[in-house]
Amino acid sequence: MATSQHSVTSGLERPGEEPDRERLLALFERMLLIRRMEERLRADAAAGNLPGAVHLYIGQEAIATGVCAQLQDSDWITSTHRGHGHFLAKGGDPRAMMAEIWGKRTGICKGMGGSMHVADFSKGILGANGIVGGGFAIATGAAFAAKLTHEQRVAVAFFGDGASNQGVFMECLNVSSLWKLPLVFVCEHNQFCEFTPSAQVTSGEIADRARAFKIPATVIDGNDVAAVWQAASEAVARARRGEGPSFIEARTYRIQGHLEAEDLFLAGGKYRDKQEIDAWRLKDPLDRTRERLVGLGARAADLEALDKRVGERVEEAVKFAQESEPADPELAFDLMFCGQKA
Ligand SMILES: Cc1ncc(C[n+]2csc(CCOP(=O)(O)OP(=O)(O)O)c2C)c(N)n1
Repeated sequence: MATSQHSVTSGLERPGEEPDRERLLALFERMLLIRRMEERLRADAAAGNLPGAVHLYIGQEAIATGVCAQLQDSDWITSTHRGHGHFLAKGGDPRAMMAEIWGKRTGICKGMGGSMHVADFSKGILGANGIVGGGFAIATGAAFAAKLTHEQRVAVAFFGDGASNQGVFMECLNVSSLWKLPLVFVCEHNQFCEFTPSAQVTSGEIADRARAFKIPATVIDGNDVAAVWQAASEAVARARRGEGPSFIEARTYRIQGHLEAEDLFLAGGKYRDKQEIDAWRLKDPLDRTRERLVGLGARAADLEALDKRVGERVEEAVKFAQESEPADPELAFDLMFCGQKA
């Protein structure tokens, strides 16, 4: 079984400042949006309403939210097959994302990509990616472009602990450190690689792989949005100062299955205990942020009202998706090449 123990060590030189109440409230709202979107997708996947597979981000919301809150629209991110949270955290439009996942022509990629390919270049979202580890080199290339053009732009590569075993990870650690690229590696260590506990396929500490390339690395509690926001603050600032890449390993837990309907794949087998999932539910990043906000003087009723407003936004996105026209098969061979417009 996967271990839920983790050590928290420092590596970046200065932790960023703590988020104040106003900032924490904004982080909470973004996490709520991701959670409520994912819950609605879970229900629609179960009802058979979605044309493709979905990999949900429930339990990991603090990571995308805390990191992207340190970025501008002109900064870039690359994402994974579990990419809805990254898209929303970086400012992607919930309606266009929902329509994309429903396979509608109003989707952010005209319904041609689906869940694993949500992208919006205008927001610096270079794309979710069905290829595990597929984002490393894209983010490294973006950071290289920023360096060549002397622009103060930063690229962030989000990836899982499973992806850290891909060879391209080492190539990108090497070249980004050598060339001092404005890049932040964010490893979301959620304890699993599909149906295998990561301890069975990953040796040593992932953060040590970055340290071997002289990249400052830190291991943080990925369910603590303030900790993520602080670590990202320093990593992004370091990149903007031209001092090169940083590495953040955010420890978390994948609450949902690897993908919705994973039971069909497992055919009765199982790879983790319910008690383990329940133990991690007690560390829910949203509950923790809500408690913290109340401790800072926020009224529970106001937070509930916020949740309700977010829920309405989600329902509005679903309605938009449902009422949109299906994707146009005639476009299948369009949009394949850079600059080609439908
Ligand atoms: C190159 C490649 N190999 C294998 C797969 C099959 N696959 C899809 S998701 C996944 C697990 C990825 O684990 P991790 O990177 O930890 O991300 P998580 O699912 O935990 O978010 C695998 C092996 C793939 N999509 N691409």
